[in-house]
Amino acid sequence: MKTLDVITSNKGKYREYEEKLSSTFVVKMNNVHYPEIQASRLEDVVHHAFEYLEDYVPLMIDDSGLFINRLKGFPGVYSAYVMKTLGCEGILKLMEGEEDRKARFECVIGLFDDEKRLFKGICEGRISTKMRGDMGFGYDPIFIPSGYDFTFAEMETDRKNKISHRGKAMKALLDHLER
Ligand code: ITT
Repeated sequence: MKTLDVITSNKGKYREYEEKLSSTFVVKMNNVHYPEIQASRLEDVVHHAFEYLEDYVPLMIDDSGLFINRLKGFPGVYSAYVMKTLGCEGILKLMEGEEDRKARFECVIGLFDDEKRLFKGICEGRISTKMRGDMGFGYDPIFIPSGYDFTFAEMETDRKNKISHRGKAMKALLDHLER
């Protein structure tokens, strides 16, 4: 079975990769640091990161973000910094009293093998009014995917993977590799 490194420092992300891909690959977590440029698109962050990772090929990297309509897409590409500073509580505070709670998660997976390719997944949903659930990671306790009444943090990993931004991007990656 082929081994693919997932370059990430985020164990929550890695769990999701393992759940979905481990029947096709040996998925290994590698938390080697790479510079993340402050670009306005996730795709640009991933393309830039490739330049620093040649020694670890074949690999995948993942850049993701939460985009909130009422906040004009914030925290978006700043999601990691905002998680460390404001956290879920800070986002709920910014959204206090807001009726338009629409939001989406985006995930861009960069595959660096004999070629470099990007796969994108989007999951629409809304911001809850309070934190709920203790599964998942990051913004999961405040994100309710469209068509559901519970947050990502109230879902098991396999269930989240079936509908999430990352699950969709991984599906596109698998479809590509099986072609
Ligand atoms: P790496 O860059 O090392 O992979 P990171 O945690 O910095 O890890 P990102 O920049 O892609 O990853 O993520 C931006 C933030 O969004 C970060 O705080 C994540 O925890 C959060 N996040 C990403 N995907 C998420 C998901 O599926 N559910 C909840 N939060 C998520």
